[in-house]
Amino acid sequence: MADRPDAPDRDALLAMFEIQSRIKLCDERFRSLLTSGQIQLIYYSPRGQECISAGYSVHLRPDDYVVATYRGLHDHLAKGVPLKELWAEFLGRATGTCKGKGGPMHITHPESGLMVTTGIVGSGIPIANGFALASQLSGTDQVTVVNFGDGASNIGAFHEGLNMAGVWKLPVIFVCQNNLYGEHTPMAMSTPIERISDRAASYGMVGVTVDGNDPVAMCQAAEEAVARARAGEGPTLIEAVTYRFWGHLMGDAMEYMPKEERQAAMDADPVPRYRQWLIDNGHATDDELTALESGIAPPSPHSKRI
Ligand SMILES: Cc1ncc(C[n+]2csc(CCOP(=O)(O)OP(=O)(O)O)c2C)c(N)n1
Ligand SMILES: [Mg+2]
Repeated sequence: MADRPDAPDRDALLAMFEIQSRIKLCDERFRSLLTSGQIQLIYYSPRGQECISAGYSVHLRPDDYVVATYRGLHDHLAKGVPLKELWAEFLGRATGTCKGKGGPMHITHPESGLMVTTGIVGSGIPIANGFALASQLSGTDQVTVVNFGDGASNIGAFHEGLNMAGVWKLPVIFVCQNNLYGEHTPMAMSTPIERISDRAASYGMVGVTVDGNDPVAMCQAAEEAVARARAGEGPTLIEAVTYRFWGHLMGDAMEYMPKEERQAAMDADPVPRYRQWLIDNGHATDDELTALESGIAPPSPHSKRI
């Protein structure tokens, strides 16, 4: 793939790679421990969607806010929730981010700006408006990013939340991670329009659709949205089109996902594809990327320190 003259600087390119690699490795470790029966928890893999969180997070400061969903491991890691505490919370340990009382669907770590993770579809949107309103009233230039799925864009809270954010010009970025399915339902069976970003027009905000498997495109869309929010010019809806490799949750038989469709998505795995692009275009050497990858080591669930 050709180089992109408009790509962000090398630091940002490598930061995105590092984040994507951490998510991929952590997800792989979780899935292997689950399938071998060493741990038991409900797990919604974000594998395939990691470019989205890598792309927006490089524009965020530690004091910016992020709201995530149950399919949130990528968003948690990208916002900098410490790996050990995150891992411990997933496993229900007292050393977890919420002392093990919240579990994987309720990761909260205000110290790193990961404010809320919810299992109720769409419910993060009005909560994000609350964070954004607090920043607006306090006169800070903090921004709030709220992540949700394509299915959530059919929930009342999405429409009420975007309307209010549009009226009050809240510094919030609505990131719809459109992975083409809501639970077992393909998007076309639940949503009568093709582009979820078109919904932004009803609420007086900018709406864009980006390739959510392209970290550079995601990074650029997020840069504009973050600048708009920080300047007090209101919210943005970013629809990032992507694919979830492992169905709705671990154990899903995935019969409703055409085999060829899933295979094609996995063949175009955005993480190794981006790795190759960085090398081909001289942004990093294979050795440099290998060194970055080997610096990422998810802890063992059997470690006494967790
Ligand atoms: C209000 C509400 N309705 C239904 C559910 C059951 N449910 C859990 S996940 C899900 C699908 C949501 O799909 P989407 O928003 O596209 O997110 P994805 O899982 O694809 O990331 C549904 C219907 C729920 N948790 N909350
Ligand atoms: Mg979905």
